[in-house]
Amino acid sequence: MVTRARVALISLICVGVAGCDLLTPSIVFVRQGFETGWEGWQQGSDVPQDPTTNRPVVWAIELSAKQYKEGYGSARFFLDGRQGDGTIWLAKLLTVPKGRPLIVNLSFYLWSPERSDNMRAYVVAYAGAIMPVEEAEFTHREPADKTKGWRRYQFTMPVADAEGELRVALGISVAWETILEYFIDEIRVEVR
Ligand SMILES: [Ca+2]
Repeated sequence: MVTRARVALISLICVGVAGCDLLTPSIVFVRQGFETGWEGWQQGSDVPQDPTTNRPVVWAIELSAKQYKEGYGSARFFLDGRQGDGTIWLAKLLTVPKGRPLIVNLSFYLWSPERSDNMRAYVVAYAGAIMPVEEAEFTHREPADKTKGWRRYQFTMPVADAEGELRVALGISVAWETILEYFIDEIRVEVR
């Protein structure tokens, strides 16, 4: 009980302190480079209707060799954002200990076709006990066009208790009425 209490205490302290992750050993470590398939990553979307077709706007998440940060493949994210709204993502279920708070460190590389001061899209992230279904659940976000080419994004997300099943997700979200194409590679998830 002493050990468990200590881990819980360190986790609570770590919520607001960058860098103290090193005090707690990683309990889950996942890498995804999109060289051999999806490896359990599932696609999700929350997109508007296209008024010209009365169907959801066109989007796709697919394995691609067009761009890659490492290896020879990545995940291509395509989203018709011309309705000014929409979020698409990849999510993975991770088995984690029950009954204690978690710190989820998620990092990945995003390839953007341009550096832009206009807000075209956000990079978004999520960690929680249930699978995300709505754009509003992606409360962690950063502008997607900070750099032309590859740029690393990192999110630290505390989760109170995932009750043994943690869902981690990442993707892109429309911020401007335009067609979006990005690539994501070298995802790393560490849970402490
Ligand atoms: Ca790769």
